[in-house]
Amino acid sequence: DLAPLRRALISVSDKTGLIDLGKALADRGVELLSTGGTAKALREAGLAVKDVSEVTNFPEMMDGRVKTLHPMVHGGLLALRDNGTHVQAMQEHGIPEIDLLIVNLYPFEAALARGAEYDEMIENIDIGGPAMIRAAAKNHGFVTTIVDVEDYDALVAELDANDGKTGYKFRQKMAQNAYARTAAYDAAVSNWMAGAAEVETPRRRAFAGQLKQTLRYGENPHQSASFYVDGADRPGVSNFVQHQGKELSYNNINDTDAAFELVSEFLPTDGPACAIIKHANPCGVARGETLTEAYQRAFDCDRTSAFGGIIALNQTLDAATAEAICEIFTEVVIAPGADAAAQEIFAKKKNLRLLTTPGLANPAAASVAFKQVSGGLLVQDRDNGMMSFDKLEVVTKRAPTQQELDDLLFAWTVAKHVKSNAIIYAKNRATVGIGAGQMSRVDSTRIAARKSADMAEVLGLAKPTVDGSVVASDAFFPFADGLLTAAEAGATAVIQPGGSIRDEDVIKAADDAGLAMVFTRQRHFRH
Ligand code: 93A
Repeated sequence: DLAPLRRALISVSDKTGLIDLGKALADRGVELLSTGGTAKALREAGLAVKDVSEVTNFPEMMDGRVKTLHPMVHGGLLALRDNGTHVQAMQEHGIPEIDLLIVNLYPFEAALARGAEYDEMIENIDIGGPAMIRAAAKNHGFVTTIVDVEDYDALVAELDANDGKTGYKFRQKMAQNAYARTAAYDAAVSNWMAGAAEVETPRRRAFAGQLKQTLRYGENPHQSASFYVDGADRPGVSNFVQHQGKELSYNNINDTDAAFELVSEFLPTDGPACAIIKHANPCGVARGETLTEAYQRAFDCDRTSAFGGIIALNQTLDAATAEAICEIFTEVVIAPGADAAAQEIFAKKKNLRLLTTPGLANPAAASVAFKQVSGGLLVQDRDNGMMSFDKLEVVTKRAPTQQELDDLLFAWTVAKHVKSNAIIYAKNRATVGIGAGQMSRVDSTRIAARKSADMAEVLGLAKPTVDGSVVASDAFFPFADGLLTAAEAGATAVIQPGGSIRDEDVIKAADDAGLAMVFTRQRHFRH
């Protein structure tokens, strides 16, 4: 059993909560030891503080690069209190025991977020802080390490519950958190440097995350799960406000991410858009004159699958759209805002989760995407490939009409967000049939057409909605069969990357069937 805490070293860049904590410690008889800025702040609040430079007998030097890097500090953090030689060494050199370390690091991540210059980034790399954190955490048998402002209250509560001491479990938990913090810090430094120094294929990569939420379970109830975020401040599933409804599940977060990333492709300045997601694939995507119309048209693509789906909107949710959404059961609605009237309507649906974000995601933004495989990670650039009319290559005798072109680009944008093999039929800026995740492209083509026929029946239409539509394929048609299946179903124009060794056959088949076809020369596999 340890003695009550006697000495704390506090060295913090973020001074939030510092004074309250300093007072709480002083009140409990803990001597405070601090670095320059921290000592100054504590002193100004009327607290007694000893300067680290007084202990080290060295001034802080080299613009603060060397302040705590000294045996008088590290000896006091690392000495095993129950080891005779360690204790003797402390006595011999007059090293003060440090029982508690409170450090938060130079704000490297904040400098990164505001796009600071290279030299400023370098100066924001903390050396002494992580060294002390790692030393104190190693010695958690005796020393308590606090690296997060949010743990200050827990520390004081721990001291009060244990007569001014900390329990081993507490120190161990804080040590685990401390090593995750230094790892995340160095990950941020290394990833910044990979970009700044244009290191191609870095030999080592570090990833780190911060717990946002523990989840009830994972994809299935027998899997435990939690949600970690990388701290980047961007609109999306890592950064939203939940207004109502139960806690999000693992699958909800995954699907909401898919929905929001897809709807973010559609600029609000080009009008409202809606995406409905089930099992990470869209079952309906549409634009409309109004948001309600966009929702209704997305819903009409596949009303059966939309039940219990996740809805993403590219504009502030309004009352009329909220009313329309309330007609069936929906798990989550995410939008860059929801007006008061819409929120009031949703309030009656207790189970519906409403999330609002500070804007839309940027589909063109570059970032790194990774996927876990057994024993490692696959790392790639995020698929931020964007398509525009000027990049399309007409390969058939007939060029698409303006209307077809518009729908082709719409269908292509949706295809980017559908699991391969992806086939999307679209008409008037709405999907009318989606075939996802099949091992054969022909099967995706057939499934999408069949779903469209099923919906025509539900909607009481004379012809399947796919009749007179356009079709997008996320990768090239390796044979003419898939393309001909789409033509038979009623598609009149095709968008696909091209690049098959049989492109000539496929183009000829398209010409024979009177189709217009464009190549994008860009593929959108998604697995
Ligand atoms: O430049 S450092 O890497 N060199 C050090 O020896 C050192 N010791 C603590 N930065 C160092 N620190 C950091 O100073 C702490 O991690 C903390 O973020 C900051 C607190 O400085 P001040 O008390 O002067 O505001």
